Amino acid sequence: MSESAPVRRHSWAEPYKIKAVERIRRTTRAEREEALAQAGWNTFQLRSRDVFIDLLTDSGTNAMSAEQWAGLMLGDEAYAGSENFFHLKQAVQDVYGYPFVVPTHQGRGAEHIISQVLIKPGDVIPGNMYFTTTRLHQELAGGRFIDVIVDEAHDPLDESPFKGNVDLVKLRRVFDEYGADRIPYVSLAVTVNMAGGQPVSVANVRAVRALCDEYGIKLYLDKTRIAENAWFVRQREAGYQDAPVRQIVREICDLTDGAWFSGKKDALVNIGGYLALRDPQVFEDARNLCVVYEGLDTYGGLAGRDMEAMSIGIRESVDEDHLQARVGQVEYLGHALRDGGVPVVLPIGGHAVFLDAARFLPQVPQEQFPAQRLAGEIYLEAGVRSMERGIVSAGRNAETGEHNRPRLELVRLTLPRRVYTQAHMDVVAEAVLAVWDRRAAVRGLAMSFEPKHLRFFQARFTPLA
Ligand code: P70
Repeated sequence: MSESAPVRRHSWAEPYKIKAVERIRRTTRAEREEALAQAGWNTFQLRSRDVFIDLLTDSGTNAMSAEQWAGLMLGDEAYAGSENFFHLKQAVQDVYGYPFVVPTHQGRGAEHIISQVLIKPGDVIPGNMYFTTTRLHQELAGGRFIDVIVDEAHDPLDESPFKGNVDLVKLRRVFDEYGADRIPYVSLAVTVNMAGGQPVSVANVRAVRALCDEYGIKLYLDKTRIAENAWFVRQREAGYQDAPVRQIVREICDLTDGAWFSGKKDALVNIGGYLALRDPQVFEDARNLCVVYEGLDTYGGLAGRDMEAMSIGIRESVDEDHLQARVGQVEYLGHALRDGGVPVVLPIGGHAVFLDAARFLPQVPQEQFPAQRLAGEIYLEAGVRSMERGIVSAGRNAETGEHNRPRLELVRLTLPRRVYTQAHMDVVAEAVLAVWDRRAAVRGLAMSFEPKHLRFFQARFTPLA
């Protein structure tokens, strides 16, 4: 043994090695200019072959494990009663504790069904910040979303540890104004995507539950990124330092009446989702609508193999070594940008680094779509694809037709799970820093085409200069 002090390692590494690789292509600046013009300056409209590092989303872009790939071969492709459905149901019961499961092709399929089952025209649904598809399905069912997230969530510089929390004063005010008759449920998300991937504390979920009980109102959970939320709870919430992530996940779920889930995030698959329910009547109604919109209620628009991969991924999602590497990689990129002076949403979120386009491009007014322009510039710089999360994403007010004007005007650099390396993160940071250096010369965009629903996916823009 050496006489010197023992080496204390504080670093960590990804708890996996790479078995298969996929070639990605570098492009020239001229090629990217052509591609972006073709795409109408909308990164959703780019071809993936023209992208070098794809940080558009963490949704369905994850690398599956060897176990998941092996699981695909166990696909029981029966129209009815597939064995894989029962594996999925078992995984949901084991990890989250909900007795009933309705599979859907992805998260929004579940949002559609739960909204149709629970919401009647004229209802209001309070929630901790809107999410695009969630709110749209609530509106299509005749409801109106009311934001009750804490004020800190709207401030990119506020470093509070739980910026996803519900403001209980705001929630009580909505309860008092509309009453249980017009509030079918509270729509609680963990983590909060549009706030920057910010977590909710267990104490807050418990307080929301208590308030719901006081008024006789249900609590439903968007648990799409619950494992990442639980990881933050373990890091930041008093009393949870030694609690296993799995226990925290379960504790949150136990406080709710049901949940919808996009398996394309936490659960490490390329497609899939479901509703998880406790109320037998809500389950009956949901599985009946499932056969109308998704497929028989033992496959819900998925192949048997997809359900198998998702059931394995659910169990992998709560592995703490995985979560440390996953959230750690997001932090690595976030800190590289912050240290370079780039305005980012703090604290760094669970699934993405969010650039504050309002401070990045203060010369571009919000109605000239600064975040949309910034996403385009980052693509031009190095072939890195990101996503606008600002005024374009916020859409128009369903009643007045005016632009919704979110206080956050952000670009999201979203990390697929288990896909990219630290070297990729360095390239991304360099690209953003290069745009930061030439930011003063960047102008805005004009919208040249606007679709009716979820306009950010298909809108087109032209540069103002
Ligand atoms: C993203 C994806 C999906 C999502 C989510 C939360 C908290 C439900 C869903 C829907 C995909 C996306 C969706 C809309 C706009 C841009 C991108 N989020 N709840 O990239 O699930 O996609 O499976 O239908 O984040 O954040 P699904």
